[in-house]
Amino acid sequence: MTDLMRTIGRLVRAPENIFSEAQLEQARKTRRGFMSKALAMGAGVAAGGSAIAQVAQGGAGDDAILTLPEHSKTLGQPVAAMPYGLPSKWEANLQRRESPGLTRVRQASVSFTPLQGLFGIITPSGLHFERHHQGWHDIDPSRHRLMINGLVREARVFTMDDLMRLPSVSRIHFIECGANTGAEWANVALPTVQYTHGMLACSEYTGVLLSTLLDMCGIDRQRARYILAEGADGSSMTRTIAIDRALDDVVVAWGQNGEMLRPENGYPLRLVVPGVQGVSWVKYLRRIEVGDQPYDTKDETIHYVDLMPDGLHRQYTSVQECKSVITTPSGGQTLLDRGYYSISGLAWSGRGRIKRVDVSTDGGRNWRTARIDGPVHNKALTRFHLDWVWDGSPAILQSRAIDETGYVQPKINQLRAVRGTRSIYHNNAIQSWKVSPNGEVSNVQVS
Ligand SMILES: Nc1nc2c(c(=O)[nH]1)N[C@H]1C(S)=C(S)[C@@H](COP(=O)(O)O)O[C@H]1N2
Ligand SMILES: [Mo]
Repeated sequence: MTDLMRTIGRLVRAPENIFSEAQLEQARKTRRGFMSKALAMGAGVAAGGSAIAQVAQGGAGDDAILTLPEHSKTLGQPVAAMPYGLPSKWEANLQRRESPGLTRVRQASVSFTPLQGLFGIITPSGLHFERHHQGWHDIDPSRHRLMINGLVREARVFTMDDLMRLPSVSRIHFIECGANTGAEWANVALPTVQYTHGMLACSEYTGVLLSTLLDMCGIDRQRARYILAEGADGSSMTRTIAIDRALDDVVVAWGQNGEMLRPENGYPLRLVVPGVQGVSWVKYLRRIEVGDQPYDTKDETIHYVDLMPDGLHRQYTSVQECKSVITTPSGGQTLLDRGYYSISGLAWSGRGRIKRVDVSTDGGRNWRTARIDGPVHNKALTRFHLDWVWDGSPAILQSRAIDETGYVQPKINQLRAVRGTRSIYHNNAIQSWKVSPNGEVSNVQVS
C-alpha cells in the first residue's frame, strides 16, 4: 500500500494521465449533479418566499407534464423479469471506479465508492469500495471453515452451518481503509469525492460476536492479550487485534445489508472490527489465533504504519479518528445556477457517535451547525445537511465533525504539525471544495 499511494502522488499531478476525459465527464454527470440542476432551475423562476419555497414553485419550463408518455399507454414488464433486481438503466453512471495505473496489477488495487451519488448512510452492496491485496474469490461456503486456536481450552473448526446456528447480532458500522484521503498529505488534488474519500462504506452487518466464539472455545482469560485474524485468500492477510477490542464489539459476519456478503467483500465470512481501519476487517476469514503478544505481521510492520516527523514509524494506529466530508456539492460537480442548495455530507468516528457537524461556506471563517439526519449509530456514517443559497460568488465549502468524546476534526495543517508530511495513512483532516463563479466545484487545500 505504501508504494500504491506514492504512485497516486506521482501520477495525479498530471490528472489527464490518470483520469480519462470520459471518466471526468461521467463524474460530472452523477445523479447529484443532475439534482443540482433540477433544483437550481426552479430557483430562478419564482420571486419572493424562502429559497426552498422558490424551488418548490419553480417549473421545469417544458411541456413534459402535458404529453402522455408511452409508458402511460402500454403494458409494463412482468414480475420477476429480473429475478435479482438491478438499478435503473438511467443510473448507469453511478459506478465503483478504479484509478487506472494505480497498481501494477488490478488484483492488488482499489475501486472507490461513488459517495457523490449516494443518499442516507447505507452503501448499496454493489457500490461498496473494494480493496484486494491479491484479488477476490467466490468461495464455496460448504467448503469454508473457521478455525479458532491458540490460548483456548479447546481448538475448534466451525462450518458455516455451525456458525449460522449461533445467536447473531445485526449492526450498522462504517468501514474506512486507513489509506483513504491519503493523497491529500502530498496536496494532490484528486478531482472527485469518489477518489478522495471513496474507500469508505457503511453497511448493516449480521454475524456472531467474536466473544461468543471465544467463550465457546474456552479462551484463557488470564493469558490472552491479542488475537490474530487470518484470511483464506493468497494475500496472507493477517492482523493483530487487542483482546479487549476482540471481546467487545467485533463480529464474525456473514451478512451485509440483509443478504450474504458479496464475494468482493469477503463471502462467506469476514471480520467486522467497528471503528478500526479496513485492513483489520479480514475477508474470507479462516482462522483466529489467541495469543499473548502482538504478531507483527507484514501488514503491521511494513504497511499501515505512519512515518512520524522524528523518523520513527507509528505502529498499530487502528482507530479511524473523527472525520467528515461534504459529498454534494463536491469536486467535479457544477452548480448550474444561483439559488438554493442543500449542502450534504457524511460524518463518522471510530470512537463512537457523531455529536455535531459544522459547515462553513467561506473557507472556515464562519461556521453553522448542520442538521443531522438521524439515526446516529455508534461507529457508523452519519448524514448531515445545511441549507445554502449560492449568490454566485466564489465559495469554499468545508465540514467539521465532532464526536461524542469531544474530539474535533482537525485542519490539515494541525494534523501536519503533529504528524509531519510523510504520512500516507490516517488522514482525517477537514476537506475543502472550492466553488468558482462559473459554478464548477474543485478540490483545494486550505491552510
Ligand atoms: N483476506 C483479505 N482481507 C482483507 C483484504 C485483503 O486483501 N484480503 N484487504 C483489507 C483492506 S486493506 C481493506 S481496506 C478492506 C476492504 O474491504 P472491502 O474490499 O470489502 O471494501 O478489507 C481488508 N481485508
Ligand atoms: Mo485498506
